[in-house]
Amino acid sequence: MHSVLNQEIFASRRNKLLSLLPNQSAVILLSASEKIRNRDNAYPFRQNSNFWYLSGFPEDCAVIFLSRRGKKDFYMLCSKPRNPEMEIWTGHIIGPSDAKNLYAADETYSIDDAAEKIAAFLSEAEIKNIYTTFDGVELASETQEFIQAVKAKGGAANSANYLDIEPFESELRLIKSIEEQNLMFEAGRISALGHRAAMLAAKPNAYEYTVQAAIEAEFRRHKGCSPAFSTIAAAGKNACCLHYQRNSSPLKDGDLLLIDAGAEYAGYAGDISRTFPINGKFSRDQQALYEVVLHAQTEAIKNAKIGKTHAELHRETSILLMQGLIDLQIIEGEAKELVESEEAKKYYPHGTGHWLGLDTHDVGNYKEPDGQSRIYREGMTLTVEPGIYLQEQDETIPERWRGIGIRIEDDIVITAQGAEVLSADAPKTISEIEQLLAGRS
Ligand SMILES: [Mn+2]
Repeated sequence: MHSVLNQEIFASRRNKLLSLLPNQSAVILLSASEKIRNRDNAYPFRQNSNFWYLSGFPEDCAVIFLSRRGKKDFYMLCSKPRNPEMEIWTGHIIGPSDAKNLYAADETYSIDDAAEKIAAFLSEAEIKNIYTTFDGVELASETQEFIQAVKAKGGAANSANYLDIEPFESELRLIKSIEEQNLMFEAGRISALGHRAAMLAAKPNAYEYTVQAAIEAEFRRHKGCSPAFSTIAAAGKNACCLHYQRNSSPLKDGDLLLIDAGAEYAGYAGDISRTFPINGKFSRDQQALYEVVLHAQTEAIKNAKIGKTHAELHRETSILLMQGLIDLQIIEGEAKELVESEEAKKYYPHGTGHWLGLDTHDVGNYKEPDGQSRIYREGMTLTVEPGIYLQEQDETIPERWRGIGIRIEDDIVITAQGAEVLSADAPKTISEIEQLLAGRS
């Protein structure tokens, strides 16, 4: 994860966050920690999104501390000290001295001195509220350990209230600035290139993992991107399992392949799903069902406008999907009733979309403060991903439809002019898909 945003942007985020908090407040946030996979082998490091949003600082073993001195913002960044011997193994460590200029901190210290320096500030400024990371009602475990160390130094840390930063920071993260939207367009563009590569790699007798390899290689080829989440390549009935990740089945002539994958660029996730015929041509039934999902998806994108609520978009989309199933005589009933009775969930068990940003399932409350469903506002970014899943063992539907799963997912930003699609380069209509597949070697 590298930052392509300048330090003024991070400073203005810190300023906005502090302005939401009462006087005599402070914020303490820990970086992500290195996670061991097995023995001496760690997973690739991914910075904590809340920490990243406020600092752009890329290392583990770091703490940020925000507060105010009088009316002036104060930012302390504590990180690993330089260690030339260790750096032979781990690579360059930024160190507190360089971090001060590079990350526009007022004060920087070694992580070893963090508890002492923070404890001193808390007492001197008579801090009453400390906003930090919770896991449910308790402090998150590593945070708890660090807070204990601060308390052990004595002073205000022992009398302060500890509160969850999440509601405040997630409100800020929910609305994306133009700079963030540009990064998300790039994540969408690279994700779409990956889906094109996946379509070209999917052929009868190849495997789901062949396609996974192609899409992830394409991500890597563009600015070194990694998958934002575990790639789903689900052929035939595997597509009816929503979080299928085995990706080990052969691709059969006549089946559809569902791919749900996205690239992470500069920390921002793309999240695209496409479903297409392995042999290059939709059968008549596949085409009919695909058109139902596509119609619901394009309508949802059209209707995802400022003022619309998240719940209403889902309701309308669910009704369109059920009407499509009724029209194809796959199910019987009345579309609205199926949605209201939640019977629709049997065929459409997930939501129509989720917030998208630094996290694939990004932060942000799905409800307004009054408890109503969230109203879309300019700068919100989300996925639009209706799907239909007809389970293989479902004896209530005609046999020829069983074992088909179709999902179509794009990423959008809500603008004053309506939804703008971030992932438009991935072929989506039947003719676009069949045309690309016809060009396979
Ligand atoms: Mn998604």
